[in-house]
Amino acid sequence: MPKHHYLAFDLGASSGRAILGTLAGSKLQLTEIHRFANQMQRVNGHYFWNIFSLFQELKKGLAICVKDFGIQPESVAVDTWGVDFVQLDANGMILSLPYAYRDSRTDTAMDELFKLIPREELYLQTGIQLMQFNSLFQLFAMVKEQNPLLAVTRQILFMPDALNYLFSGAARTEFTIASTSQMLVPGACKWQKELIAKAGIPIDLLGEIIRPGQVIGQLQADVVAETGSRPIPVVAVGGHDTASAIASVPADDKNFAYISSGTWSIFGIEVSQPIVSEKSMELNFTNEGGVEGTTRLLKNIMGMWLIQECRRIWAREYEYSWPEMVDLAQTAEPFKFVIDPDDSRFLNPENMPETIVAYCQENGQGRPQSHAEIIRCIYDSLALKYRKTLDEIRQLSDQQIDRIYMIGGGCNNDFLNQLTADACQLPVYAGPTEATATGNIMMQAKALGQVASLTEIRQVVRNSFQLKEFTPRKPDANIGPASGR
Ligand code: ADP
Ligand code: LRH
Repeated sequence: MPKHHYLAFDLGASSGRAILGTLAGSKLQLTEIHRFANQMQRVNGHYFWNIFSLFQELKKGLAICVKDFGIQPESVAVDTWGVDFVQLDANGMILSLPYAYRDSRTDTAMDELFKLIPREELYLQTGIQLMQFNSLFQLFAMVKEQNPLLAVTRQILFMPDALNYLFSGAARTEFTIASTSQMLVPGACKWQKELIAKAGIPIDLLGEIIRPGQVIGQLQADVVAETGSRPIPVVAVGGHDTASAIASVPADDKNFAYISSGTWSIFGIEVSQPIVSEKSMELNFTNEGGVEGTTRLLKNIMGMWLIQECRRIWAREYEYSWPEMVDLAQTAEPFKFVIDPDDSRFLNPENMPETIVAYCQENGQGRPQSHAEIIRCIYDSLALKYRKTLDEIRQLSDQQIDRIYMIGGGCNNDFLNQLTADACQLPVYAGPTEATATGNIMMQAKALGQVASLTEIRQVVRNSFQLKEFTPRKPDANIGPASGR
């Protein structure tokens, strides 16, 4: 049986990886080629991504694949986290490092923009969860501060588009990543031009939008020379990591919800049309573009960022592994401390554990005394938030939900998987861990003609990965108060 090889470049906020997908018939095998840490860089009090070192790591991934593994992939594709972008000048040069979305320069941008465009109008015209770091607010903040680079910017490229550009030399804007910017007509490959103009953002900075599944170009000659690869196609997949992740949900029907569990917990369902209403606005749900004409109705929940930041702070004394943190949580009393994970103070605090302790104290719960109590607090609070979000999804859609797929790095956490099953009173199926890379690879396979549809993609995923099932236990004191918070 012929084998087809595709290389996925998947960049999350906490790590990046080059994952090789080998497709033989309807079976996919993943091989991790290269993994590296990713972290925002603080410079002069502001946060940036070092796109050039990320590009370097991705090229290294390709070189390792070709030279060390001896495998020439048929194509490559990039996906990344959402909303951040680079600015290109008239010569096509990247003007500066892109700001990272947790940077504080957008702290007041939403309220400022609501003075020009009422909150309701802004939501109803875009159908996107209002979050201060959405690209629209980032660009508006640049307009407000009269950012000098804006005057010489000729094009905006979102992170995956920018990396695809560095690989291929072709500057294209892919639909799924554009859809999370808060600048598109819901469900359409169309910029919301009037709204963008009202925010003072020059519309000609935003390029024409292409659908996932198209070839953008071939690897540039310098990349070919540096990596030893042949000049293979660079493919536009679901450039937004969650779009790629959801493409690989191993479902064979529509009756499911998903939680893509990584730096963020992305909880939602797949719908055929955006749901943009007074209710979805009140509940602040997003309608992001998916692959193959789908829409992802979902909520961004603060997710493992809370744990990552505790680990980073505690690493000054001791660097926990993830399983150690999960083990520790289980030694603490359940539901003694609960936070709202999405409280804005948790977006980018200097010291996450101290911020969590202060929250608990302010809310009359006392002070968590140990690392175990803080970690337990995070997992309990996420599980409760998941239950609340499920209730909200049910208010927005009558689509039947009879199970939850937990995908991404966080799905390795059996403890939280069980808490989620208990809190939501639904079976949870965990896997695949590298869901985003899987979706990326399978869209490359579709672009190159090896699979024909999303249904087929999901068949391959079901055929290729062992899922772990978590059955909900009967409601009792273990799963916290009866109503969500
Ligand atoms: P992203 O791509 O958004 O940066 P990932 O999908 O790689 O994130 O998920 C990383 C997160 O998954 C970690 O922050 C950690 O909380 C969780 N995780 C990974 N492996 C494990 C494990 N073995 N046990 C518990 N949690 C884990
Ligand atoms: C998750 C994610 C999420 C949001 C956030 C900024 O990695 O893409 O969907 O867009 O990053």
